[in-house]
Amino acid sequence: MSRLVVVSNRTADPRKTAAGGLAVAVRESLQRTGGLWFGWSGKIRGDPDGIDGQSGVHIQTFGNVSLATVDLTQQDHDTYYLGYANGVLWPVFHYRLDLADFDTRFSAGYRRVNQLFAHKLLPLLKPDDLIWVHDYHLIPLAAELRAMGCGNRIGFFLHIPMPPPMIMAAIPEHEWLMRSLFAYDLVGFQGHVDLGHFRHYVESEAHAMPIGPQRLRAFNRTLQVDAYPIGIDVDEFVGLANAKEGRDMFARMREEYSRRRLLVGVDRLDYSKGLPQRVHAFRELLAHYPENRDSATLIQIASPSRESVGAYDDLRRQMDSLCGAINGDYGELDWMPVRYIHRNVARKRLPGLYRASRVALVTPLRDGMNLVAKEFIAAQDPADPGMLVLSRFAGAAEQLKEALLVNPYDAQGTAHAIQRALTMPQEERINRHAALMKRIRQQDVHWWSRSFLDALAEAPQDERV
Ligand code: GDG
Repeated sequence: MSRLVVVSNRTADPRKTAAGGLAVAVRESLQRTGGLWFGWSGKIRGDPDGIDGQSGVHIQTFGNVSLATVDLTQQDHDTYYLGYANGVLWPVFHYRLDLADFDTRFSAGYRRVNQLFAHKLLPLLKPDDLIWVHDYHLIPLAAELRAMGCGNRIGFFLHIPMPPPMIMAAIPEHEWLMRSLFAYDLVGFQGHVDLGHFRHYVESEAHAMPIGPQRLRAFNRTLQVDAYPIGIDVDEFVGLANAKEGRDMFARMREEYSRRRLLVGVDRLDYSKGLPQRVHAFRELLAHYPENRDSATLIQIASPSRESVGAYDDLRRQMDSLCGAINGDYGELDWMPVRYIHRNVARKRLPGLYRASRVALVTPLRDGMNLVAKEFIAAQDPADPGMLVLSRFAGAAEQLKEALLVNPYDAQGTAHAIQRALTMPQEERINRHAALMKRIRQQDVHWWSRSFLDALAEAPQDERV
């Protein structure tokens, strides 16, 4: 069996409980075959290391898994990570052209760090290693490796949405980015909508020809593509909900809110997650369905994220003001409509919170998948489950059809769906939950990594020059 080499912007200690889908999947796949995880250390160093050779690569070994990391200079961090990855690719791929800053220094830094990663990774590779590259930070990595003669099988998975061609084309380097994807042997997307956008792009901009069910030819290369919706470790999450800490949290929340009905939102504080629109919709609920006053309580956890990017600071101020206004307008001495928590909450506490909630609001304006939607389903009591209100613009909406799907831009429509979720008869909730649970079990995180890696191992390879 080939050794697996995973490359992502950040790595994680494989011995620690992983938070989030990527870290869980990567750890599990790496431990199965043994392997190497390569990425940025998270540290900034003063002087640049030479690009060639192994200087500056830190290697730690944990059983059959090694971690190899490199530091970045301040300039590389500011241009590659803050500038291009999070100031160009993240907003544009989430359809927010208005927030993108197309500064040429950013694209140069992005290219430079991808070259640095390729130079530092290449000497660590063995000829039959299977390489799996993750996410938008590293789109050109395979092209850089190929330029240095790397003939290994290399796959890429995009965790965020693929935008439609007309939006993609606003990035000055769009052709270079999309051409770079053809240096991979397999490119995976979260859903069929994303896959469709990629096909449309290469057909309209690069005259791509389909040469098989999931095979495209363009830029003088052929590429295998498909949708692999990422899942969660359902058993682990059910286990957390039933463990002591999960049960204690559930009991505490139930007692604290015994006279109320709880709604929950858990997100990174990011403009793609639709948080201000969610607060507006909740306000509409209180305005149009007054029976919820003095009762419905929204607990919104918004964990701090990318705080040195300007747009995130604006969002923070907007949320502070919206939550303050709704509490000021509707709050009572013994009831506040919104409990807004701008801090990270321990992962062990989430399942109990989800389980104590009657409704989850997962209403991003655009999202690659959204794992919170799946975590909420997994944490429910099947005999008396809560209901998921889900944005039709989350990747998860392709799979989770039995949730109540909403347009998050439509505050009244979303308020109506929340009301429906709050008043849904138990039998209907049980039936919908059973169908959702079946779906997230069928396509869990283990299915996701196995199916991607099996397809990568079998993808036909182009002759390399
Ligand atoms: C990207 C794509 C795609 C959140 N707040 C806290 C906390 N979380 C955990 C959640 C969940 C994870 O973080 C968030 O996952 P999402 O999928 O919702 O979103 P992104 O971070 O934007 O992830 C996304 C994903 O990649 C995987 O491919 O689904 O579309 O954008 O696990 O529970 N965890 C803890 N405290 C918090 O305050 N412990």
